[in-house]
Amino acid sequence: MSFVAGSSALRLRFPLPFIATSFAVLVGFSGCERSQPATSSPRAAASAPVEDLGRFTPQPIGAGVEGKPWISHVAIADLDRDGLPDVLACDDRARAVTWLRQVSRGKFEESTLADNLPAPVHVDAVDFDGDGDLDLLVACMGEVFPNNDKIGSVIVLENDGRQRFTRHVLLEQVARVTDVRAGDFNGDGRLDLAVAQFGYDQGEIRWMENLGDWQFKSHNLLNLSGTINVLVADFTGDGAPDIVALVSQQWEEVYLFENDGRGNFTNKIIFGSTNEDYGSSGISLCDLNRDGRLDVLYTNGDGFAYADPGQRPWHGLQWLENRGHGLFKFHRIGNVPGAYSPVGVDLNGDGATDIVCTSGFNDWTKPKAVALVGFINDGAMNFTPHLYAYEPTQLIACAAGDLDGSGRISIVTGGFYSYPPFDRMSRITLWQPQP
Ligand SMILES: [Ca+2]
Ligand SMILES: [Ca+2]
Ligand SMILES: [Ca+2]
Ligand SMILES: [Ca+2]
Repeated sequence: MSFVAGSSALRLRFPLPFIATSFAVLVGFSGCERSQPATSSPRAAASAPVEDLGRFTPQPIGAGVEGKPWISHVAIADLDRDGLPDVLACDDRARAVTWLRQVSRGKFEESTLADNLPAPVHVDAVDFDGDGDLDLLVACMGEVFPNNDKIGSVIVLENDGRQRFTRHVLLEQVARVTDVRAGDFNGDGRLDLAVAQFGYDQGEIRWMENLGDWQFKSHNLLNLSGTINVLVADFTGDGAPDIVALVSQQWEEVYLFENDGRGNFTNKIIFGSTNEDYGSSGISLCDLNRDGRLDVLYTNGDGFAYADPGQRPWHGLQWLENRGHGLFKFHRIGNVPGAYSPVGVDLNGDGATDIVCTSGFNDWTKPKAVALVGFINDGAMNFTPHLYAYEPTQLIACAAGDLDGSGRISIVTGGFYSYPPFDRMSRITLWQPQP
């Protein structure tokens, strides 16, 4: 999921004083039409949080903590296709993408796949060239903290089939890149790329048409700074991959770029907040209500955007329900101070999809500031928060999946330490479910 301290880290705007009513004036958009502002109080989780500390047992994996770790992204993929899912991570201290190979159930060995990368903040494993092995799409910001220079890049690490990688720099010297995902947008059989460029005041969203032989042609989609994530999926049900993007800098908005199947996109806002300090921190894909349409999970908790970094009372988790035909409905799920990295998974195995997320920016001087939280779905989209852990702190990266073949979900988190207190630190942590 996604990051980003980067994201956060990187914004620089002019924080406005919080207006007490801002929560109540979240504006939901339905298609192009602005719906009635929600004037009632925010529908945070109705249920009281359940302290559930024994549910997952944390265990550091890979290299240990040295200094202040900066893990901006983790992902789960069976990179060597040996049947055991592995973990991929962006380590911004090491300027590297690393591979934590699961050598036997629950045991991981870490190795560097590529170093000297300029602030890698997102890695996605996909067979980009169609030869049967997993290649890696890497988004590089150039510099994680605010910077307006054209230092971003898009790098593809091409797998030779034995997990040795050739580096292809597909785009460089552009506004800082926060996310890159693949999709065949023009239907010619070659995977193209959707690219999020956070920038600073010159960010943009583009797609890069794959011309073959590692040649690409860029097509601009939107000139706005602050894009954190792009998601690629057929959101509208016509068979062509669309793009959803989260933009956070000047405005806090989620865009749908609807593809006509030939790479022509029409965009519209599917959610916008009137709170300029909403703190958008990430989106991910999930069919939460299992109706066959992919929905968008969404956290706001970027505490770095403020003059005084930290949590805010309106931080939390929500989902944008895909109602079809490009229409989305906003639902608040619950409050999470400093919320980051929402992941939709069935945490308790009852057939309903739950959500796990982390906190990157809580009040860590308090012993019971939550760091990892699950929202358990009763099957009717009512969620009860389960507090899984108060430490390690400052987790902005999260992934989850069945890592051991048991059918039960494990969680992986990454720590990114950008402000004090610098204690209870972690680098990469595996959270295994207890029986
Ligand atoms: Ca493997
Ligand atoms: Ca490949
Ligand atoms: Ca194509
Ligand atoms: Ca759905």
